Amino acid sequence: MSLHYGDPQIAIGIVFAVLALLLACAFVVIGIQAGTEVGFQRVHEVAYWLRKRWLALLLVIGVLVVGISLFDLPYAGGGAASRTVVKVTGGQFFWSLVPDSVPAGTKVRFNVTSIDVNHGFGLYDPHGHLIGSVQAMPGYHNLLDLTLSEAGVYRIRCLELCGLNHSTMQNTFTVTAH
Ligand SMILES: [Cu+2]
Repeated sequence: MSLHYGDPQIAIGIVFAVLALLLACAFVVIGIQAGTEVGFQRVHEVAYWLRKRWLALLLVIGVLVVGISLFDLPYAGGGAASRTVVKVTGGQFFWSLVPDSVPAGTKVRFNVTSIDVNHGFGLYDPHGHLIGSVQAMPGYHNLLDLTLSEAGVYRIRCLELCGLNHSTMQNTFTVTAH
């Protein structure tokens, strides 16, 4: 695997490097101050000052992260009328998809079930990245909503150990260019 510009791995690496540097700085500051006496009243004041702001910061981060990510969750949240339903059936050891092809840009609702045991429906984009996953369970129909904007051959793999030939349980789903 090679890293390239814009790869999320690089962003994660930079964030961790910055956090590690900040932590190292904190240890240095603590080390320098180790010998000096600080009164309890002063420690108490500073700690409470920090604690209120820390809480406020966590609240802001929490609201932002939930607010931004909630709307991108791929699990079905209404709007069935505007979606193309793909019926997905898992079984030992195959995936059946009807239809098995849609035009690029289609809003798809995968309606996933199983005829025997639990399977894991995992959908990989043409670059091999996992873009959605939902359990395939006998007697249940689980829904996965995705907009497939990129043309190419998508791959389905079983993500739940379901028997001897689990590893061979694959199929493809084609997104055609306009
Ligand atoms: Cu399986």
